[in-house]
Amino acid sequence: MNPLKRLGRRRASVLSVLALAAVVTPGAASAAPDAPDALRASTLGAQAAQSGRYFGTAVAAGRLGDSTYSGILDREFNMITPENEMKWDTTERSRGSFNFGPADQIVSHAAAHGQRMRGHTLVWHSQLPGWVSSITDANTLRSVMNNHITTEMNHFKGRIYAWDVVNEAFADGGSGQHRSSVFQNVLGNGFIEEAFRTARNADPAAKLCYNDYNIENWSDAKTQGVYRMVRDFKSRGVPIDCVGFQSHFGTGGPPASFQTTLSNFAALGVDVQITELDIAQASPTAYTNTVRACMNTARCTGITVWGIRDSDSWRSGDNPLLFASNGSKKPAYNAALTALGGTPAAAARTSG
Ligand code: 9MR
Repeated sequence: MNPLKRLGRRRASVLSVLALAAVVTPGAASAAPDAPDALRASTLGAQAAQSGRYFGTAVAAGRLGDSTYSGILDREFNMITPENEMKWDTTERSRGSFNFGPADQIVSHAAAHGQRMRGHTLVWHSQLPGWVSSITDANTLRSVMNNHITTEMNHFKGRIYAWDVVNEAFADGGSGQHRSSVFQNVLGNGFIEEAFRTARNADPAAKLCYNDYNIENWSDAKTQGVYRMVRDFKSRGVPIDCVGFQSHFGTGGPPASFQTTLSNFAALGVDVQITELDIAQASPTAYTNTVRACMNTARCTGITVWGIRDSDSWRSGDNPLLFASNGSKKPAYNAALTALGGTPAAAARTSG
């Protein structure tokens, strides 16, 4: 069920109870539900929407036929990121020959269930076909990259809320510089800017994000490198609208500075999003801290977890997600819902 519709009915019924109480039993307002209760929804997506945010998940097209999986997806989530289906090795396995079938399946599902989409990802050194990584001529690679961006964005035009235009372009460790990749090595530092300019031309209505991991701790060289790039882009008018913090965390959850990092990036004039959240062992406290960091940042527009059940996760051995492999809600689910402003108690009252 669409969580927004569900919420709409609940709000309507709360309001009508309040109205009835006012007309029929004046002075008996204390018997009516508390007003703030009307703002408490019973699902992640509906509760995030109360503050203008979304709550999303990565989806694998091959799992949509699993009714436990799609049941949770459509009840809880109002944003979808294809886990692999929009990556280069699926969409353009050989030069100029595009395959959008698996991604189209996910986009159709989202459209049918009132969910929005994040597009992931256009330019990435990984899951890149060999024919791209073996290009050595700059003019060839530039035209191949721009054609890939333009063709993929055109195909999905109007159906993608935000694109991860460039993914994971910065190096791990202390350099704060771009990582080595065919794009970096053949096109030089300017490839990221070129990708964003091409993306803006292809679909001016989509938000354009830079997405990376290990950029959550403010003092890390990698975080600082990405921050300097975004500051430079904003100062020179290079089109960038958002930064995605993947947030693949260990057992301790986010670093203490995570909220500082989010708000410092937001202060540059971009939206920030948590784009691939999972936390080893899914401690409720670690999920609470992560969700709170977003809720406390006005321009943190939403949170996406990287999969639905533990068994769906790329790191399933860590049990890092909000739903157990049998589909039941884990303690981390209640923690996340509560941190969004909902209550598990409200969930019990509305879903029986
Ligand atoms: O979850 C994805 C997994 O199914 C793929 O095998 C893997 C291949 O690299 O990519 C995983 O998703 C990655 C995402 O696209 C980018 N950030 C890191 C994610 C986890 O590896």
